[in-house]
Amino acid sequence: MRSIVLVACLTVFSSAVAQAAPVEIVENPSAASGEVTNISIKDMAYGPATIKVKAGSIVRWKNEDEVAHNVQLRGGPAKGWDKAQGPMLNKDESYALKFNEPGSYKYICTPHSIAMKGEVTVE
Ligand SMILES: [Cu+2]
Repeated sequence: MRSIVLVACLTVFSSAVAQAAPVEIVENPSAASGEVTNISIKDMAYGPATIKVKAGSIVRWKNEDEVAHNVQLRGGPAKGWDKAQGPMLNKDESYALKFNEPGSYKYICTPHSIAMKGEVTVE
């Protein structure tokens, strides 16, 4: 039963992949519509640091710290993506990504990688 579901998912999934990249930058994060999950960046941490979303949905980060932070995807379906390292965000700036491909997207803040880690699981 499980393998039947898996095959069905893969079939749907491979037809979607033909058009869409695994992950893409949302051009106007503050105006993003559709299914959006918000993550705050505060006190040197992503909140929540771990989330689960459906394929095709948008995740939006907003920096609420005085210190600049970013989002840099590492590994998973984003491996090798040339835009994996997001721009530094000043206070009140946002950044949003649309996750098209299921998988585990681990990320860090580039300058604070030891303290700041997160993960987006796309189902
Ligand atoms: Cu940071």
